[in-house]
Amino acid sequence: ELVGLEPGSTFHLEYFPELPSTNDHLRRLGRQGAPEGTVVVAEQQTAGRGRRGREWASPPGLGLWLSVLLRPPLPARDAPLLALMAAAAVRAAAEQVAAVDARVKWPNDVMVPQGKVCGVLAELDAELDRIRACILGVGLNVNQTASDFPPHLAGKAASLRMAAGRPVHRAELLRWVLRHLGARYRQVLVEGFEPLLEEVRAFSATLGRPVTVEEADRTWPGLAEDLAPDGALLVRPASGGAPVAVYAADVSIRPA
Ligand code: BT5
Repeated sequence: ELVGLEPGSTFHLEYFPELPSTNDHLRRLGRQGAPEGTVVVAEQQTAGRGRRGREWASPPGLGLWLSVLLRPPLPARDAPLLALMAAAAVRAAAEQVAAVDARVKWPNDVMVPQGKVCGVLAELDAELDRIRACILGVGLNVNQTASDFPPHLAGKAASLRMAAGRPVHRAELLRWVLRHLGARYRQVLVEGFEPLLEEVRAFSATLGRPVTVEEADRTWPGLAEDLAPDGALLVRPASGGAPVAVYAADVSIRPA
């Protein structure tokens, strides 16, 4: 069901019934010289990963678990912007295929009202700050019902089906995720990241909201005000003072 991009597509798909992690597999292919546009899709992952070694639930039949290899002529510090690019592409595909109003939650999630529907894991092979390969891993919950999620994700994880009120065709969704990703990637290479940042601002779950910022060494409340040109989240601390640029952190949205 999952294979079959249209002819002329710039993506080359490799489909696997099962992998530990599509990111790990594609990173190996990348080291062996696989070209930009190589996509690895797995029907299920046995060791799907989030950031910082966290687990990503990847059961068979219900989601899209995929990784895309890019070789952008960009510095390694642009990696967070590439993760936002993938989240923006997923948001657009969700709207297009399932008429779901999804939002991008900084730094790497896509949300629907019921919870987190997608997470992006951007990993780099870089040399002297030049990206040699960027592996964009996308985990997108498609046809789960609430009871399909493990208990610890209850109330946190959601699927497009839960948001749309009907099942969603995974192959069609995959096509649109890749189309929207390709379009944004071409735009980034020609025009830079500003149009993408405008899109993410327009469809953000985070901006204008009270948030809790969890950094490695401290946790603090503030107001998410804007995205910086480098992809940082600008948060005005509740304790006062100028907005702070937040880079590597978890951000939770607090009820207003
Ligand atoms: C992410 O990490 O959100 C990035 C997830 C990337 C998964 C894709 S699947 C294809 C590719 N291959 C991989 O091995 N990974 C990528 P993070 O922001 O750290 O969020 C992880 C947290 O999300 C977990 O600790 C859980 O709380 C929650 N979670 C786990 N599985 C989930 C799911 N299926 N849906 C929603 N939330 C989930």
